Amino acid sequence: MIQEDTISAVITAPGNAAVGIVRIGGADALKIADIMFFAASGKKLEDYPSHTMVYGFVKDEKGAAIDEVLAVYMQAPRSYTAEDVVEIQCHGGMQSLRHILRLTFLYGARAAEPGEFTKRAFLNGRIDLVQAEAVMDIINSKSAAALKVAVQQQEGFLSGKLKAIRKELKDVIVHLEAVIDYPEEDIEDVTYQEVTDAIRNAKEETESLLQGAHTGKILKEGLRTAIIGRPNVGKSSLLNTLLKEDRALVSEFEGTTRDVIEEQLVIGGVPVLLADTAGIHDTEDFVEKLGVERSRAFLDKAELIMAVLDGTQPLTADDEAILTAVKGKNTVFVVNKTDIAESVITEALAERVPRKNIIEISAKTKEGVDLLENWLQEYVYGSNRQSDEEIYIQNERQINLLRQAQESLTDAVNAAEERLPYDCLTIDVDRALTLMGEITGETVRDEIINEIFARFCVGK
Ligand SMILES: Nc1nc2c(ncn2[C@@H]2O[C@H](COP(=O)(O)OP(=O)(O)OP(=O)(O)O)[C@@H](O)[C@H]2O)c(=O)[nH]1
Ligand SMILES: [Mg+2]
Repeated sequence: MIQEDTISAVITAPGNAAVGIVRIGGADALKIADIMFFAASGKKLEDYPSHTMVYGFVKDEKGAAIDEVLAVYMQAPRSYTAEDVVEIQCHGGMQSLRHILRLTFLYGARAAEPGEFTKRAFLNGRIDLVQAEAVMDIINSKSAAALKVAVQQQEGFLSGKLKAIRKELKDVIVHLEAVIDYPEEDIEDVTYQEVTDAIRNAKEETESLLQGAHTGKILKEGLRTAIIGRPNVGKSSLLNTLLKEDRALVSEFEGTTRDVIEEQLVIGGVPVLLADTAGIHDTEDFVEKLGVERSRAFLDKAELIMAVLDGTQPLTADDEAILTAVKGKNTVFVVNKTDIAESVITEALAERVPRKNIIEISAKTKEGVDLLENWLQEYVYGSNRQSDEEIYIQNERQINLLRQAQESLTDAVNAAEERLPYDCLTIDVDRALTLMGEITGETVRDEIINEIFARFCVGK
């Protein structure tokens, strides 16, 4: 499905850099390059074997040299888009790049739209939609773990898994249709059992993929976490300790932090959006009151709460109010200041909340911070911590489609268990198949494809 137009764009980031790259893709890429590129050897680019780096100059329409460059021709289908591609590496200043780009337009290329190169790779069947979306995730990765997931997706881990599930479901449909077309009473029972097992199996595999989605989303977007507690328990000290930087003011006075301080950091490999908040308590001070309101708002919108308590003092009424406020939320209870004395509240606390969610630390000496890191890793990865085989879907579109597919499969399993007519089953299984096909792009509509690629940057 080779596209007609030849397109070009600067594919490196704007700004001054040692090297910048202009990519030309499409049927006329080589022809256009050979008008403007002059190899030092005197030969044409087309005289060299594909994928050879050639040294030379780009000259403008009057024959004036624009820049000293390296050019490489990548013959279809062994290129990013699976079409003919030429890339010209020049010096990374905007002037040189702009001139070279202008010449490509002059000789017949048009400006590539955002994501158009990757879209062509998809339309030409070199990659599927999951892999195309992974390209963007690789570029936007916020942590090493998120990058690893994106690269796995690019390599086709998820696509392979989905393909296997879809194959299973296609077999079910073929099986069902055969029975609908040629009903033979005596094979009914066997068929029902086989079909039900196959659908249930596909449903379970889908569920296990969805379990990884929670991890995937955190790795991609960061775990939204709020440090909450009454004044002076050491919330800001904890933020500073985790950040390894004196970011927030710390003092022995209550109400030091009045506004929310948000920081992005990686704790034990987990990207976290961490908010230090004002101590929650009853106060008459107007500004402090506003701060407390903000803290409560963050408490509501965070996925995870780090509830900090002062381990050297018995639980106070303010602590109690916080324990009530975090009920039903994912919370790790951080008992602080263990360097001063052994905690006097851990036992009492353990009667109210699971012991495994209580971590004793000293924000001052950093003792116990490793336990908090371990807790976070366990929270994010569950028991299958950072296993290489695990698939963590991190794309919202893919997760939504997979959820719907899983619902259809649940309907199908129920229909099979109730021994509803075969066509009822077929409808549900078919829907699940279509939804999964939308993830990889096999059954997706053009508008959706356009929408996905429009979110890419120019040059990708
Ligand atoms: N010994 C000891 N002192 C600590 C520890 N953590 C905090 N502190 C002290 O406790 C006091 C309060 O610490 P902050 O971090 O400002 O407490 P906060 O919870 O942010 O307080 P507000 O912002 O007022 O709500 C300061 O004097 C800190 O030095 C700790 O682990 N050990
Ligand atoms: Mg503070």
